[in-house]
Amino acid sequence: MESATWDIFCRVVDNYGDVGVSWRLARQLAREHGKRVRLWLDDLTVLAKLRPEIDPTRDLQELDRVHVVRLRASFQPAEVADVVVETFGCDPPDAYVQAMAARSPRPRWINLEYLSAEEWVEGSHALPSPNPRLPLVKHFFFPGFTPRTGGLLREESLLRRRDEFQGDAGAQAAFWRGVAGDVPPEGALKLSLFNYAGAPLESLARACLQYPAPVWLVAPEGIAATTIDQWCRAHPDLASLRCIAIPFLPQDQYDLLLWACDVNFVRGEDSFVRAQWAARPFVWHIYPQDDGAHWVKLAAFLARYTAGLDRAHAAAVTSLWEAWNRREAAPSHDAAKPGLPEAWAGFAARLPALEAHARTWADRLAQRRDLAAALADFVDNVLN
Ligand code: TRH
Repeated sequence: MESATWDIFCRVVDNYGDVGVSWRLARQLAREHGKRVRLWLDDLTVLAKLRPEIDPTRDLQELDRVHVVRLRASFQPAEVADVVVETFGCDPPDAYVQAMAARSPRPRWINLEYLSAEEWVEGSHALPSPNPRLPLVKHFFFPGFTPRTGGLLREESLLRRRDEFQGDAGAQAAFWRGVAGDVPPEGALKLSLFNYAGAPLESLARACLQYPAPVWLVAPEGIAATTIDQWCRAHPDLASLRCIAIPFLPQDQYDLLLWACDVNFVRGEDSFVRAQWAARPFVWHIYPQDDGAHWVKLAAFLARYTAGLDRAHAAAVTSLWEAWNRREAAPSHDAAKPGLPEAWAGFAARLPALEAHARTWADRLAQRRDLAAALADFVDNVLN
């Protein structure tokens, strides 16, 4: 029997994550589940940043067994797939939805939602949503951290490759030489930086001057790289601290950076999940929402993540994450909410235990089925 065809639609809102997540899912369904996958993207330049093999001028190309198709505003009707996935509520073109309704058998229709650790996700996961106009039903599929959610994206070989790399000093040295032209000195603390505007980067750099060993601040091209590069140039006599701006890395190389560093500052959704698979302490710069709803999301994840820690270590993680998500200009008037320098000092002083916790957390998440496998099973065995 010919394997099922899947169409995955993704529209770029801003940043890289929507494409980062959609590409990972498409590749995993094709490579690990043998699905025939088309990934429809309205902006190929973002995917070309993550996968330089992609030619953003081409309307149709194949990579890793995924057919990448440009999603034009003037959508040309195409054969409807057995399974249709819209990511983050991006709505497939109307002409395509009409064709879905006319298709027999009707395709299975999935809306892949954003990741959240909030309680309500479990109650919304896998719920059906009948289309008000057409004889179609869409199902919501929520990533998550608990068994009653769709789980997290995790490629089959990911954790094996991580452990091999983290256990191989030679491979790590080769990686550093490749991206930074140098190898960190023995015992140096390596921090990777990937954040949104407004993160208190300069406070962090200043606070790292107090760390009792050399510190490398490593930032792929972007907001952090520009800021630390300027800051270090303005402070040329920094004996123990190096600011290293590196190129934006291909997506699979970015995993190596997370695996090679001791603390990872990440953001959004996909790098947030990759940092957890790296089994290293990390700090999440959550995508800020005008209504402050991101603080609720941050607290929901922190409650799950720090559950296995004692009060002092949980407070150290919470304080640093909150200070990192409070904009630089907002000094903390609340004694219970230390500023960035104090929060960093408290976190850095507890790194050995936080590293062990990061490993335990990753091992626990790895007990669960990965999102691509859960989605394929849901579509093939629940909706079928
Ligand atoms: O780029 P992001 O900020 O994207 C986010 C998410 O989509 C989020 O859901 C959405 O609400 C917000 O935008 C608007 O962060 P994220 O999710 O971590 O995606 C970054 C991607 O870039 C991820 O796939 C990793 C990849 N990456 C590289 O491939 N190379 C690099 O050097 C770096 C720094 C990142």
